[in-house]
Amino acid sequence: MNLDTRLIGRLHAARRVVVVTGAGMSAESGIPTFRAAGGLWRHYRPEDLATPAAFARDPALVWAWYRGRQHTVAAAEPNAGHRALARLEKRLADWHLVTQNVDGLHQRAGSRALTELHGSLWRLTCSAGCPRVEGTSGRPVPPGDAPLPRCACGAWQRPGVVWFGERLDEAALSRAWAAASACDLLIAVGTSGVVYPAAALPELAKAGGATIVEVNVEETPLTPVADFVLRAPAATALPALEAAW
Ligand code: BV8
Repeated sequence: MNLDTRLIGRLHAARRVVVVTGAGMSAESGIPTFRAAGGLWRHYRPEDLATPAAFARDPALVWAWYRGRQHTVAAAEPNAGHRALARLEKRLADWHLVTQNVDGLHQRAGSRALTELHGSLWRLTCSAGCPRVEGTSGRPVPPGDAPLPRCACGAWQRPGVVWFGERLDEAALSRAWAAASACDLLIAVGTSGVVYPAAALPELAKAGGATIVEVNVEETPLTPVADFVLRAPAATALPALEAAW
């Protein structure tokens, strides 16, 4: 993949880099995105599943959806895009990866300087608000009607993700906000740029004078804001950026 020489110049000049990833980052690992035709929302609307009210109404339905996603993710592998980002983190001093994804593939590829804005598929929290967070050791629950997990307080445990209408973790959001405000290069990969406050990060970086690069197979609301658009899949574009850097 040939890159614009001006973009290559910006890569070499960059000192503070932020990468924001969305579901398209994991598409080539075989994990469906949310809003594409065959996406995760194909049978349901977000408000049917990814909200506290949906969980209160039908915890078994919401758990069935998340357990299905755990099985898909457990069978998936990080792709060449995840691995390129993990190698770039080791080469660049001031690097911050902010992901909207809850699948844990960035960590499995070796990324460490990472903020999970929307939580993790592999964490359990209490639906009644107890502070205890439990890991699931990354192993999906066996298929079938395994009983729903309960917190020690007796309430259902829920997936440790941020649902619509829920606040993001303050510390995570502050870290992402500060990094985007201070960066001189922001690369947005595989996100439709419709879910806030994550979708505001590229605008924030742009306002701070950063160069914005979009990696996406389709046009998004971010495209007009971007200084450079790589209209290619993440697993092609990110290794090309790494090779040119
Ligand atoms: C909150 C749960 C406030 C986890 C998700 C303005 C400001 C603040 C809030 C709002 C606002 N306007 C509206 C809101 C409310 C809402 C929102 O943004 N709604 C949208 C739909 C309009 N935001 C919220 O509710 C947030 N909370 O703001 O709280 C508050 C304040 C006070 C008191 C209480 C509350 C919470 C948002 C988090 C919601 N949770 N998921 C889970 O189940 O996963 S969001 C869901 O969408 C996913 O988590 C995902 O991360 C997110 C974004 O989707 P994308 O990652 O972009 O994926 P998508 O499928 O859309 O796009 C994929 C892209 O990849 C496409 O562009 C495609 O072309 C591209 N692609 C495909 N293949 C490839 C590729 N690109 C590259 N390579 C490929 N191979």
